[in-house]
Amino acid sequence: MFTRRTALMGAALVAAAPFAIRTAGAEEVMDTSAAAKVDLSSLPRRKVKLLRPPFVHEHEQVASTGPSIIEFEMRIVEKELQLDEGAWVQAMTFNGSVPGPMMVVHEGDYVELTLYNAPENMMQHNIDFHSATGALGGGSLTLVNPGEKAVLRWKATRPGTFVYHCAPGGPMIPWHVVSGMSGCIMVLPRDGLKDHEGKPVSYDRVYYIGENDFYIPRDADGAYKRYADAGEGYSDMLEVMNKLIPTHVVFNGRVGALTGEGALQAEQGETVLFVHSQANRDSRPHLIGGHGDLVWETGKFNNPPERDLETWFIRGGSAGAALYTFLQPGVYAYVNHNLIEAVNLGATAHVIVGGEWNNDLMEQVVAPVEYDALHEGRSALP
Ligand SMILES: [Cu+2]
Repeated sequence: MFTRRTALMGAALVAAAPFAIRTAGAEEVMDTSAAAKVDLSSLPRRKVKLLRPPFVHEHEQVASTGPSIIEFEMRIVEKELQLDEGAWVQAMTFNGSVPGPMMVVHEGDYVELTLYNAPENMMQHNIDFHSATGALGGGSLTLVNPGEKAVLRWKATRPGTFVYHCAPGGPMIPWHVVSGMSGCIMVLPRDGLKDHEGKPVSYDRVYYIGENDFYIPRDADGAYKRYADAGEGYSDMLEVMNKLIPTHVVFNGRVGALTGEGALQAEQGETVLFVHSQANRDSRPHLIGGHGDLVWETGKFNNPPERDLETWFIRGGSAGAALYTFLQPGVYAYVNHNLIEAVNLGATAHVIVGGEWNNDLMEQVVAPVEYDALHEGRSALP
């Protein structure tokens, strides 16, 4: 019987679909079938449906039960996405969104992910969880061809926010990542988050901001090129990628995804946790007009948070978390404070905060008005 798998592995198709067929190297596929079995049958199981970022599925901040097996499902979807006016990418996605959905579990829980590679896809994919231990973060045990699924279970032993991404081997790794294949998981301490003094803190809302850099090729006239599928655009994109100058740096998959209709919402007095991931490149989140009250810049909750930050640093390949209580109403811009990336390349979000203006914190004492240049303002200069 000529199965889909043998078809995909068949030499005849190699030329037609080189990306689906590439045989992973020995280090990329592991056989762990002989390992001793573990018996987790006594653990409770819970199924969680993932949400589209910036939203995060409902979860407890302080775990009310002991360790559990948390079941997630993700479907890999290859599809064209519009990054901006006149700019498209043949994206590779976890669950159809860039970034992929954020998962939340508690330390000591087991993450059990069923990963589906949809049959209409062209390529092999997998998932490397930075929060997991061994087998390339699970990448070696989840390499799935189109039409295949794999189930991976791993124990969340380290609390923090962590990136996950596709890593199917060799040059496919950066290409899949800059085509959108990354997301984030938050492993909360069982007793919740703690401030710098070890006192419990909680959040009223959590938003997941996934930042992605894209490298879209241009034609001779400078217009962005559009391709029939990812494979067709690969060599052109590789040329742009290797120069390390992104054409787009965006939050949640496109310019303007988190502004206008997509703006984040909060109320004065609410505490918001912003989780920010970047799987490939450094970033420097900054909330204009606000701060990071408590910031786990590296995202790892066993380290005390930093306080009162103006800007924090997200190393490429990591996710960080910042907690802020909004004190004033208004529109806050949440940006990558490389302002070229924020304004010209797309990395800007808005947070719309409702409430009453506090003149003690800030007051417009005189609204802009013309002044008498002959008599006023002379004392300003030394
Ligand atoms: Cu992939």
